[in-house]
Amino acid sequence: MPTIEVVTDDRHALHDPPHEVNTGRPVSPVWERPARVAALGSGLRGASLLAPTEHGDAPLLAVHDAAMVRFLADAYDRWRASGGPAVMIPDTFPLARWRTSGRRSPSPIGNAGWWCFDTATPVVAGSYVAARAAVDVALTAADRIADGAPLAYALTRPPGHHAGPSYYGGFCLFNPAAVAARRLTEGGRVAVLDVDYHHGNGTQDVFWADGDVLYVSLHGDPASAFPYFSGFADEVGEGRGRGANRNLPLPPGTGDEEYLAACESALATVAAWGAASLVVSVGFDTFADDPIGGFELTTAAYEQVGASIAELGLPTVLVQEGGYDLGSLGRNLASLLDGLRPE
Ligand code: OKP
Ligand code: ZN
Repeated sequence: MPTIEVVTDDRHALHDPPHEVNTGRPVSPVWERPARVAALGSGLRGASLLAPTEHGDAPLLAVHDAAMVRFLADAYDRWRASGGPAVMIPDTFPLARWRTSGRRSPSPIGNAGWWCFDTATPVVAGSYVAARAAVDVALTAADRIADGAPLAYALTRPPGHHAGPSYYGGFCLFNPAAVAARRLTEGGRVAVLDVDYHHGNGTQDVFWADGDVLYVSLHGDPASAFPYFSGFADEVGEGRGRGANRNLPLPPGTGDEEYLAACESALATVAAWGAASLVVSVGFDTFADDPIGGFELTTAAYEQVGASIAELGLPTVLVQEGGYDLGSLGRNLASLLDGLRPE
């Protein structure tokens, strides 16, 4: 039975915003909070934990615009120095027409909306360090795969799949799964399977015109689910990436049977891709009790998903994304891992 290598880092807890704004309402505590990591960790049943190694800027800059990384490095300090309140949440977002002018605001308060696309992604003093640590955690898990391990799990937060080449949002600052996937292309083609409830618009955009990385996602139909503007079935990629993007939007209320059928279809696409390795963006916000997801999955479904992934026989990096019902995260992760490591 393949052992799992788990990588995690306590610096995730430095990202601990007191509130966010969701559908125009202040939400406190935030959904994406430090306690998620301990809740997930309870599903690991004592697997030993590895600390990440530092990978520096290069792999991060292979995914994200250098100006966005520089922005996030000191945006909070600049926001505060300009009189911004304790939580950085932009309130003004540039229209496409303003964006093409390339004109950013000289005001650190006004400019925050240049890089961010929603009000649900609060930034506080420790957010940048936490988000950088999450990238190192995913890269260290990818290193284990590159060194021959069959399975590694990056127990990270904040999540990443909504963060794109030059934007952040959707609780995500940087995109650890995308950084790991791009790094793994050094060893051949890579497939990214995204089973978080939400469409990973950021990962899709990173690999949109990339012929080396397949992105396949199962998610709540953007006709009613965040991120609303991305995740439709007709989004197939462009240029060298044309045909290397597949979205499977599913209706509200989707249960195990419909979900697992769609998952088989997604995995057939992955199998046909001829990948040397697989990155899975793992979310448990598909669970019936999740407070923000719209599906009705049971704990047993994750074991089936794990077993189907295992059948691909690919070296696999799991990168944690969402899942907000603290009481079920541990057992749902344990179920997924049971499927991945049959006894
Ligand atoms: C992050 B991940 C609905 C607002 C939803 C953001 C959700 C981010 C989910 N009006 N806000 O994919 O789990
Ligand atoms: Zn999600």
